[in-house]
Amino acid sequence: AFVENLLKHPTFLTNQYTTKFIDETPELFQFKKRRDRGTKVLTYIADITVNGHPEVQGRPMPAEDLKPARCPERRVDTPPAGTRTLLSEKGPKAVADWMKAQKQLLFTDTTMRDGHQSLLATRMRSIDMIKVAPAYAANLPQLFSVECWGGATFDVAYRFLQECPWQRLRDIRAAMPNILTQMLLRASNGVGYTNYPDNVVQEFVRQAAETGVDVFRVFDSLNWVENMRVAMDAVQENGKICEGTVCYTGDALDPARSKYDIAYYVDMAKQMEAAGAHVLGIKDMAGLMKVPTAEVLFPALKDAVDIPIHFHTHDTSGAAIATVLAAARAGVDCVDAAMDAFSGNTSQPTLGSILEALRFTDRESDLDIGAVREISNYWEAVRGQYAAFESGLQAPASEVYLHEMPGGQFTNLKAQARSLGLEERWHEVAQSYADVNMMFGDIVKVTPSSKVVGDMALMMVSQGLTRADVEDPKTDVAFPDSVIDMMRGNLGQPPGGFPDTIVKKVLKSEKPNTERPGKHLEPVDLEATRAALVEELEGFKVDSEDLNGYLMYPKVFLDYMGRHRTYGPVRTLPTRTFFYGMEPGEEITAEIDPGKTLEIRLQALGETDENGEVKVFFELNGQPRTIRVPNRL
Ligand code: BTN
Ligand code: 3PY
Ligand code: ZN
Repeated sequence: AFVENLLKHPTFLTNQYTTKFIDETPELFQFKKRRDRGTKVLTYIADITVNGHPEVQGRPMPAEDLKPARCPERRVDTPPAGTRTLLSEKGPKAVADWMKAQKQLLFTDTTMRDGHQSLLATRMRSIDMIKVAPAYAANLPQLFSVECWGGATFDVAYRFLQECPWQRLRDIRAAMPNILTQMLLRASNGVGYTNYPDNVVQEFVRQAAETGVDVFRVFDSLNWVENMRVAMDAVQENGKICEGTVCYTGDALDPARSKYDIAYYVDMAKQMEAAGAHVLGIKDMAGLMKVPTAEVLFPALKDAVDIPIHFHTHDTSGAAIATVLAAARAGVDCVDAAMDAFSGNTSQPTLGSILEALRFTDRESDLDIGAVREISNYWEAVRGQYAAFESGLQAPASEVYLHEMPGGQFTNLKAQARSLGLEERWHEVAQSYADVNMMFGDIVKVTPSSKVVGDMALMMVSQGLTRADVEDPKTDVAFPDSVIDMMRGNLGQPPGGFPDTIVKKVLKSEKPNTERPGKHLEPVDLEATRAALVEELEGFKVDSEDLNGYLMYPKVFLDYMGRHRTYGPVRTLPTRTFFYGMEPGEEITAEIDPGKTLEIRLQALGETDENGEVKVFFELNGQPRTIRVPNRL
């Protein structure tokens, strides 16, 4: 069915080749190639200049006086040995042992993944990351890792940024060879929202490891260990670092919610160790962990397992730094933080401030605070370019302890509420989100389970339904598809299962599946899928990265390929140009291949002609070029 769908897809039918083939097989297109890609990129610029980019329409603009983002000087020419060097030379266990032997607190910088996922709706473009990666390699080789892949970034790269996520990973890896790269993997849900067949998950992990991921933070959206094993085993088989991760929810000290008490987390931690995790991840995706809990939980975890512990939280409440410092005092080995300019609010706590707080203590870090500030200054200028994607969140909010929304979901759900005309009723949405959680049996809320709770909450607020209305056997409720899917057991089982009341109400007489979803999914015939793609592409090569992109997101991938055919390597454009086009007289450059640069000058815009088209006059590497685009405004 997979292949059939693919072959019927209209984008696919018009698509004659894979772009990588074109990009990597220049001899086939000796004369035309350069002109072709240049023309494509000019077409994109012309279109955006004339019609605007739909994603930024009506949104705040970058400041007029925004300084260009300048990459800091590298303090050494050759990147010093770092954690990646250790992994390459001695393997994952040696890295874990090294972590445990450190007195200093270790850090993961999340700016390139969770930072912008939580603050800018995941819209940061690869070029802004790749430019600064060499400065990380040279100036911050003491970092434990750089989180730069996975979570929502995969989908958003293809869908909204017109970029190949694999290429991003490859380029960051090449520019930063000495520091571990880290990704967030939703276990059997891959980097998607649904449970994939086991062999698709295995193949995805294999490819991610090959292209450049070193540390895999693997979690399940219901904390169901059964559903994590396929992904965890695959990471270990590929010789990479498996961070088996437990999601933190509620309040482990709350006697009224004893389901997720200290003993629960201790048991989960032991299961992670037994499943072969090299590192234990504690993922507080909503930023709910308070200081008194950290003071009890982390010592208990340190006692329970021998592997190092890596703590992730969000600063939505404004109290995350306190919790991180409590975790550090309790002996946590590594914590996540974002560069100052990408920290705070729904993002991670502030790296520079944590470093300062640890100074002159026994957990003082070897990271150079000056180097951190310089890199943060770079990120500050980068962030300014994405003004259109800022959430407008003005202050920390203790309301997070009510709704428990993950940092990465918060701004998204708010935007969804806005589009449904519910922005004014945001606090009702927050309350409803909390009610839905309890109605579902108090579950872990993180992608994809958090999306299910959010869908249900929005539905209830927009239809004026309370929890009692929904649970009333006499009311007829049209549940969102995602809710039906979860109650069928397609995301797995939460501790204790879903409550009978809600399962019966949603599924009526249908019996849910309580076994591991992957157990019932047929393996995908990877080579047949690839062969069908190759055939459809007239014998051209479909590499395994493309195949994996397609397996995760068939439609998103094919749409991306269709646009790529028209617009070419637009990932190489400056971010300002990508979202806002160019001004007459402006000049930019785009490096479409290493050392191969397009110099682009926009000369003038013509009038709209009788066909509704506009001529846009460029100079491309000194040669005049005219591009015609429809005026759609
Ligand atoms: C871009 O325009 O963002 C990237 C140019 C090359 C990307 C193509 S698209 C499919 C294929 N898979 C890759 O890893 N790269 C190419
Ligand atoms: C994701 O899965 O994208 C997350 O960030 C979960 O916290
Ligand atoms: Zn997070």
